[in-house]
Amino acid sequence: MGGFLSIFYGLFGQKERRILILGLDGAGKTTILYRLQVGEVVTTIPTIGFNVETVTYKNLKFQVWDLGGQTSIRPYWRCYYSNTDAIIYVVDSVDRERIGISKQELISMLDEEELKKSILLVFANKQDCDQAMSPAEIAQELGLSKLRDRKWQIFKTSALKNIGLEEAMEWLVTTLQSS
Ligand code: G3D
Ligand code: MG
Repeated sequence: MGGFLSIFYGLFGQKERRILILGLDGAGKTTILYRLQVGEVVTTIPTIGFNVETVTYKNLKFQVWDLGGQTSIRPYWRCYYSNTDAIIYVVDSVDRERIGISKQELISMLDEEELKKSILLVFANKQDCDQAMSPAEIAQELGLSKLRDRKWQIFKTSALKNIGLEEAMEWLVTTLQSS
């Protein structure tokens, strides 16, 4: 375990790399952030009142916050978008009830001008649960096949059991290196 630092090694050039980890509350984002074990997680609460968790290691920066809920704070998220290389979109594969909301939130994010060039990784998380929707089902529910001009990939993950994260990060690094 803990091969993540070596996976990211290829990204440590001059350029800053910024990765957002987004999704509805309870999807598993914070758990994933801690799983990466690339540095200390720092939680800040901007004055407008949403939690942003950040991990920085060398010139690699991960930022996490919850989507859904208050639409009034949405404009403030923009402060965190600029130069985002990749979005890791985390879905609770068990949460059939909110998959539609998750889709809407994803589509709204992808509409943002500043995120037009970001690559997209979707994590079909909580795959250790019996009731989990398959990645194919989730791809369908999110309408991923309809995405245009976007490099994307979906992964089966269990943040709890540390399954699939390494493979996904390898894809991320390879894709960033070639972009
Ligand atoms: P969030 O940061 O997206 O809001 P969290 O989500 O990382 O806080 O996770 C929410 C809950 O889901 C946590 O449980 C966490 O342990 C659990 N969880 C995260 N990933 C997985 C997974 O892959 N499988 C399973 N079964 N559970 C997962 P608690 O009980 O602490 O609320
Ligand atoms: Mg969290």
